[in-house]
Amino acid sequence: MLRRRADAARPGGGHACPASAGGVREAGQAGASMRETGNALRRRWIESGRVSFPALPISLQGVAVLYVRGWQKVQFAPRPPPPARGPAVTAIVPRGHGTGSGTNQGLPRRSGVISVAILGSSDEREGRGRMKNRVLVFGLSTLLVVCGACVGLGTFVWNRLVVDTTGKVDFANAMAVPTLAPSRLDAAGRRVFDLRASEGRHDFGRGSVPTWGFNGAYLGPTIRAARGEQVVINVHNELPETTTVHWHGVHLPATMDGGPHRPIAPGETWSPAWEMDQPAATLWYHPHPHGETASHVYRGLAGMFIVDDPGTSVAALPHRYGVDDFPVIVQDKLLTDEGELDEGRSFLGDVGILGDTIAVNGTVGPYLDVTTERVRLRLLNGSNARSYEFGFADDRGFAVVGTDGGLLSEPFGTTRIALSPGERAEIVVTVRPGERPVLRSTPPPLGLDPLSNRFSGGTDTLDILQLRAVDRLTASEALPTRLVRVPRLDPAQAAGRRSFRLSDRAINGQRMDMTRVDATAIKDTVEIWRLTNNDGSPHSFHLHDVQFQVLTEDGRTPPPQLLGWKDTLFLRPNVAYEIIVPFIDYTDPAVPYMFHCHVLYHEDQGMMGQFVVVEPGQHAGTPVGAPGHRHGP
Ligand SMILES: [Cu+2]
Repeated sequence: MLRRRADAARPGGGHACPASAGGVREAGQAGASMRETGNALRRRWIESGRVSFPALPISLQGVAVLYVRGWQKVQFAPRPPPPARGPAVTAIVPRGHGTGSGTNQGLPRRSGVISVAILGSSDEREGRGRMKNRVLVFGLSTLLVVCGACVGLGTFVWNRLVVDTTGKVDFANAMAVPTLAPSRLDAAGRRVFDLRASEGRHDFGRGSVPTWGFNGAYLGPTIRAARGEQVVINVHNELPETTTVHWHGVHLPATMDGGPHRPIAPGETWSPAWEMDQPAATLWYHPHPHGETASHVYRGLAGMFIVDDPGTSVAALPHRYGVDDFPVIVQDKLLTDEGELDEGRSFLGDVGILGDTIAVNGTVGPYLDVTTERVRLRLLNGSNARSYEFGFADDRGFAVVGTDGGLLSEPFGTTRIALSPGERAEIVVTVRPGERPVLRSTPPPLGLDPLSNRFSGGTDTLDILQLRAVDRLTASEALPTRLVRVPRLDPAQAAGRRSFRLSDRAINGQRMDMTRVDATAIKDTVEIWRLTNNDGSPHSFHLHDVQFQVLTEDGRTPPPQLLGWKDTLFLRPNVAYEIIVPFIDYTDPAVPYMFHCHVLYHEDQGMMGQFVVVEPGQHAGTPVGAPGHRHGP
């Protein structure tokens, strides 16, 4: 790698030194006669005054130059002139042929050229030439060791970035099933729930550690309400920090949405109320405080929200909660050596927290006893950043019956279903007596370049949950061939089009500003939104308040899992997605809804915008951005 370059500007220079062909190693291997020639060449090289390392990366050139310059200082430090045994040679350090000055002696650093000076008699010069040779050999050896260490470390880190827990999870713990949140009817006939956010302690496998939860130490109860019901949810904050609670996927007034405009201070109770008015669906709830969502969700604040609707629930599907119908909230956790939640971002990663420990409903190493022929799993990716591609270790098929906003028009059979952060899918799995299939996530199809893919969990394989079928299974109804009617929205009816580019922690080049309204939609209209991921990082686009439909993915009809109602959509890089969005009701010019990336680190960094829904002829107001400001009840 080392290559020497003669200084064409000096007498005797102008061509490459012959020693360069074999480098220092060759000189060291020469015979006695060759050694004399080699010494002469080295002396000539030294007298040429320069050595360069153009083949090395610039950083290593810097190391090499520093190393040799250090040696120079030792060897050529000013000293008293030697006894007059031979012709004195004055030390000369060339100046002025580079860009630097002062202590750099005019050395052009990028070329790795150094200057040397010659002192002493001919014997001394030869002695110093040998010394220099040894030092160079030593220096090069050191560099090689350093380079080797760097390559080794890089390889180690590269390989460590792959998480593969295949066959390594013991599945020794019964999967927790979140309780159904108790409710009561108030005097007005409204269904009232109570949520209390507080600190607690939870065990992720290495002893109990501090966590947050709703009505418990970690996660929260499942809220279940029916279409047409008036609901009230009292959210009491017993945490030491201000938080919010957002109802992800719920269609409701902006003042009840629980975004960053509705903080709940410690000790405060917030009581949003609305009428449930949407199809049966698997939704969820989680905090949404300005710039703090990632940590609050990661500590444990999340829960499932199931909507029932006589018109769109299908009785033939497994539907007995905790019997043949289970929430499966999947989260990855990064644990410290002490087993505590590590809130640090992943090494060199761009997506925030990526963990290697999987918790399902908070249970690490979970198994689920299955007592019926068919079981319905309501999969929720409640992770901060990780995407999954769920399937079974034995590649068995299963039916996807629902996605974010409700059931599909018909089940579709598959062996894999990918979910990005915030997305849900309801699947129905058929088991045989006594078998133990394992739900596993294989590398998700993120569509990223190899480097980003590896740093974003795109090469990871994770064992999630073991199903344990009992020996005598209760018969289940046959899977229906038709589920619900999902009317397709007509793009010809669109009142307008918008385009949103997600890139560099911003949307359309702008980061979240709580006082800026980015889009104003008119009530009773539909719009077509074009969404693109322009920076090659994984982004999961979430829209508050409304459920949308995906019109096209890369110009084509989307796959079956994107043909139902959606509120969260993974955006592969440089692929255009067109969605059609209905703005039906709940106008409020002053209080915005959010749209944002559901990779929570990205969201907190500002990859978020705001929209309002207004009456025809109405204009957006200016939202108040101060976190202390209160909107609504
Ligand atoms: Cu993102």
